[in-house]
Amino acid sequence: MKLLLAIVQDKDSNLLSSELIDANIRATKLSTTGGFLKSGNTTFIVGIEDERVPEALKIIEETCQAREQFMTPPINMDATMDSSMSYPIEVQVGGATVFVMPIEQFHRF
Ligand code: 2BA
Repeated sequence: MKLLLAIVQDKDSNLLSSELIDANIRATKLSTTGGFLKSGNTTFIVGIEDERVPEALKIIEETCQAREQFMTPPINMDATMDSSMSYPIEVQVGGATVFVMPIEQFHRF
């Protein structure tokens, strides 16, 4: 058995939930925050049998899109309190960041 941790954009989370339910793949959704953009994203926790991991990864890959997002870096102030202008930079986010981990034991009581 494996544990998938899939970090996806909020915009893709409802569709991904539906696709996982349709495929009879159980998941838990967590509201999370990206460390870089400091904006919300969604993390899916999926416990799944080894042989179904490729199926789950395919659903995640096909459902989650990469998008361009702009972020404004914080204004830099030096010791003289002079500030330098900061301009928005464009970053590509997603489709999905997925970790696949072994599970030692799985219980449903
Ligand atoms: P954020 O940390 O908010 O990052 C959003 C996007 O900003 C990233 O997209 C990446 O394109 C860019 N980015 C992140 N850190 C950067 C840096 N130091 N310099 C320049 N650009 C940077 P993704 O790579 O698709 O990541 C989407 C979200 O997945 C991340 O949101 C974070 O919540 C999570 N994530 C990505 N890699 C991770 C990792 N190794 N460990 C834990 N979470 C991760």
